[in-house]
Amino acid sequence: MKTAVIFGVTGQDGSYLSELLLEKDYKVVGVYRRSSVDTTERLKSVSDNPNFELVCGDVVDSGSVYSVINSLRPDECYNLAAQSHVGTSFEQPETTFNINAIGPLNILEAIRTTSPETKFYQASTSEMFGNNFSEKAYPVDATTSLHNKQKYQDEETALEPRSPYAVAKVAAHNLVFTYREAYGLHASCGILFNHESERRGENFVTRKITKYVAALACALEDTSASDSDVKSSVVREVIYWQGYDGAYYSLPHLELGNLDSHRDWGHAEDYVRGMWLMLQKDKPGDYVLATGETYTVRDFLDAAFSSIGIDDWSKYVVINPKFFRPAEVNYLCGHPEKAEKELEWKRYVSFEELANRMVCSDIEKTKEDLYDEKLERPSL
Ligand code: GDR
Repeated sequence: MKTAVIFGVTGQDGSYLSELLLEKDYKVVGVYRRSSVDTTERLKSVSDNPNFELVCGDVVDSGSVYSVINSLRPDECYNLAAQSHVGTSFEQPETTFNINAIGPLNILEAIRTTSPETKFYQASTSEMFGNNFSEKAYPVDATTSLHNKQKYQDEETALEPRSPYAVAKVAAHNLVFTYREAYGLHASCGILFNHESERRGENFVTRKITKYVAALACALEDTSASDSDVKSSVVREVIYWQGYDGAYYSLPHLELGNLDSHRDWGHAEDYVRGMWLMLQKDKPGDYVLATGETYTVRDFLDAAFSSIGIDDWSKYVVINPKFFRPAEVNYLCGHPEKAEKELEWKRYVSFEELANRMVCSDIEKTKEDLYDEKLERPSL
């Protein structure tokens, strides 16, 4: 039985990767940071599996990293631990750098000194490209849906990070390359473009939108109202409507920042399969995982609202400058040809399906919360 260690196991990707590896008969050891609140919510589906174990540790604590690697000498080690919010990295640059750059360095050193046969995966990111892109004509029969002359990023595109988050990720990316070259470690980087899911953290834009859309759908259903009954009051900072019982109900607006940035959004479940495939190759390398399609935040709003039958979301959304970043990455569209050819990786979930699945899941969760009476009925 192979052993895999996952740093950052409690996150979205950590939970999907644990499920995948357990299905493949691995022993999975997840490393998590002890906290006063329960952070293992996403691990419900695996926590009772006898081949799954949680151990305490922290990537910024080199002693704990060394101890985990040295005692387990795992076949594979995945580093998914990160301060993963780009906006937050402007407010906490030092913490971000420590977790996202020093963290992987600690793991690489522990592997080099105690377990050099361990195969290592590092979560690199499309944020490393900043506003840079490549442009060349792809043949029309290219495996992805990329159009001719479309701007894209791939493994050859130069890195131009634009946030403390991305700078730290570039440092880690270069460290992996250095340890691969200098010490012959089997260390690979997945350059993953945005990947979302029903388990996405609530402060990322997709989940923030789907959670709002779900709350709206439930509130309208609960009061037998529809989109056409809803009015927007900028003064009271709410949307409101009259319910079947004559009473008025309200919800806050959905506050967002930049709606014009383009992202390449896929489903996390597809992407963790790519991580595993990278470590099954004889040789390590860097691989872009992406859909080859790019959409704006507006497009995601269209998809999420239309899944509850609303075509025009303008009265529900207000722009709040606090959600703009000091420097923005405007356009991301990955070209995953290398992963498709060398790893035979494929993504299955489309953009529309992604938005729809997230909204449906949030509607279910909202209903559970209403049933538990955790949410107050909205009223004006
Ligand atoms: P991103 O994801 O920064 O691309 O990084 P995020 O969902 O935070 O932002 C995507 C785009 O939406 C714009 N935006 C908002 N973003 C947030 N979070 N909240 C808002 O209210 C809002 N309004 C507009 C952002 O400005 C941005 O342009 C994600 C993370 O998972 C990283 O860890 C990962 O490396 C990359 O994806 C690939």
